[in-house]
Amino acid sequence: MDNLPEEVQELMEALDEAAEDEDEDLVEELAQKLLDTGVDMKPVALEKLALLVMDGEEEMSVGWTRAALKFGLDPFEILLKGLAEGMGLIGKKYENGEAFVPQLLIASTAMYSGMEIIAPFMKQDENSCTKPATVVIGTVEGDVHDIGKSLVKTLLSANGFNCVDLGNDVPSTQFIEAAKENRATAVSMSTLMTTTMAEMPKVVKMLENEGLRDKVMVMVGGAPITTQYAAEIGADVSPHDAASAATWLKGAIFDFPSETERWG
Ligand code: B12
Repeated sequence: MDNLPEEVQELMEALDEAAEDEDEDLVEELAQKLLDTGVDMKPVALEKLALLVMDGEEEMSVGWTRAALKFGLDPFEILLKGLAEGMGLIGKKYENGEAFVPQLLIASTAMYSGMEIIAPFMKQDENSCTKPATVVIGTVEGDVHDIGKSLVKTLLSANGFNCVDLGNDVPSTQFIEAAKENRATAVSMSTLMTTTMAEMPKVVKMLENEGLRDKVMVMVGGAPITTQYAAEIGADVSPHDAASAATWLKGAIFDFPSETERWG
């Protein structure tokens, strides 16, 4: 970003200030001026957003998310290559001992604030799933990390799935109850901690014990979850990210019996 023309750098600084002041009109005006410079602002905005989330700059993340939309960036790109990248950056700092839990929390707030701005612009994918299907989704008991889960939910919703979001720290019994109540097609579980991974096989076992395992597909994911682990615990799959989770489910649903065949 340092090698951008001086005029662009000045406008970007002005946009930072307008965003901090939560002056939406000025943000819009400055974003337009940046567009008028002829510089391709799309990669700049993505890099900027990642850094702002990393630094937990909530108001600026909101302002730059608005600007990124003005620059013509796709909302999903803003989410996955901008905001979520910032969580990866702060994660690395945490792992290197350069950031601590409070910084992680403010980065998460900045990420979610940006997400709120793009939510209304998230259009359903043209190749959406046409079969009606409900996915029960949550982060397992003992684990409060919910950003990855929210990304999976966003991508599944954009691909035509109805998501029942149970939130984080979800007891295994709640996954089962929600699957029954909603005649679910799939259960999607996340965890980011090795200490809570063992909650996932509990849910799979409960589904088996209640005779529900054939009625729902089970997706598991989160940083410590591997394909091998998914197979070992009897889950159907562990796509490596939110976008592949949606792609996988759209494909798998074609060979899956209909809701009435499964639930009567
Ligand atoms: C942000 C964060 C927090 C925030 C969470 C805020 C929130 N609202 O989620 C807060 C501050 C609350 C937090 C707390 C803690 N954290 Co924390 N946290 C992180 C951090 C930095 C980033 C996580 C994140 O949001 N990543 C971004 C998202 C987008 O990635 P993701 O969740 O992995 O999701 C992607 C994929 O995994 C996948 N995916 C996710 N779910 C699913 C589901 C399915 C079905 C599929 C297909 C795919 C999928 O899709 C996403 C990409 O598209 C990670 C480090 C890291 N590098 O991941 C540590 C980390 C997860 N935390 C860790 C720890 C230890 C803790 C604490 C115990 C710290 C403490 N001492 O209090 C507590 C735990 C509290 C609890 N009981 O849960 C450890 C876990 C270590 C381990 N292996 O067990 C990590 C790895 C840091 C570290 N290296 O030590 N944390």
